[in-house]
Amino acid sequence: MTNLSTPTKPTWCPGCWNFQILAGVKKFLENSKINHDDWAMVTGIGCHAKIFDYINLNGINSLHGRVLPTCLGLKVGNPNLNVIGFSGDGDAYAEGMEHLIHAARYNSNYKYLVHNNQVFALTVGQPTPVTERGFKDKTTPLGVKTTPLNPIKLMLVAGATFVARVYADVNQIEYVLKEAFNHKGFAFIEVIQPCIIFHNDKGYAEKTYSLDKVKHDRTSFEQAWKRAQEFDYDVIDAETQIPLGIFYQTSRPTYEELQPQLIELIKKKKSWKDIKR
Ligand SMILES: Cc1ncc(C[n+]2csc(CCOP(=O)(O)OP(=O)(O)O)c2C)c(N)n1
Ligand code: SF4
Ligand SMILES: [Mg+2]
Repeated sequence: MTNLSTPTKPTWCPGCWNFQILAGVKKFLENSKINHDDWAMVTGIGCHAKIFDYINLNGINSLHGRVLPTCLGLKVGNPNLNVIGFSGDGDAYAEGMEHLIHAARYNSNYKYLVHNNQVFALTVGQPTPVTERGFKDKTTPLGVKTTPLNPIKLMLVAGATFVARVYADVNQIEYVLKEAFNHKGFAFIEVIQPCIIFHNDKGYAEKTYSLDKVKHDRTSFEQAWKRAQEFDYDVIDAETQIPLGIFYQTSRPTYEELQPQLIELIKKKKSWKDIKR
């Protein structure tokens, strides 16, 4: 196994919760039995995307909002690669929104982790589609008026076969990645990640509870839908409860399995470049 660390010094703000995500991903990769050469990572653009520089894996630091088609391209080129994509909430739910819906629909066998800090952090804290009403910044001095998007509900209706939300905590990240890589198909994982500079939602942590503790049945779409409605990403108050864990998991043929040529590559453990054309 290769050393996953890189010589690059992180430039995240001291105390940024992205450090927890980085530690969780590295812990998962270090404990995985798969050779690190068989992994590839893809990132968008933003604070989240700096993770690309801090993990010694092959991959593509792609364009803002284009993580998902890049992941799909890697899987089509080499279906045997273990691919993981990282986006910010702006990346996933604004610039990349159209890809997200089709990624859920296609069900290609890669995993997708969204660092949701409810702002465009790298460009100094503008609101995204998941920012709560009333949030003010220089671009929106009178406060956000529109209701936020609920990405968990969106993924459920778009047909995602694995839908999860965790907090930016090293053990939660490791746990959910293990579950996601045991799942065959697209895995949507949202991480609630406070941005200590522009959206310090540390208070959310006290509002969370684990779906495992309430005997949630992840195979039930009805139960998942009900739990997804409990937190709507708007202003939190004394009543707010934020469920964490795996909302929904189901089985459907993957994009790769629907393409006979790709099935052959998977069986022979080969990639497109090995095919004579
Ligand atoms: C197509 C395009 N639009 C806008 C930008 C400018 N831009 C760079 S990073 C960024 C914000 C990223 O926000 P998010 O995806 O939430 O990631 P975070 O920084 O919060 O981790 C923006 C708008 C860009 N690079 N490309
Ligand atoms: S601006 Fe926010 S998300 Fe970006 S590094 Fe600083 S704390 Fe982290
Ligand atoms: Mg963000």
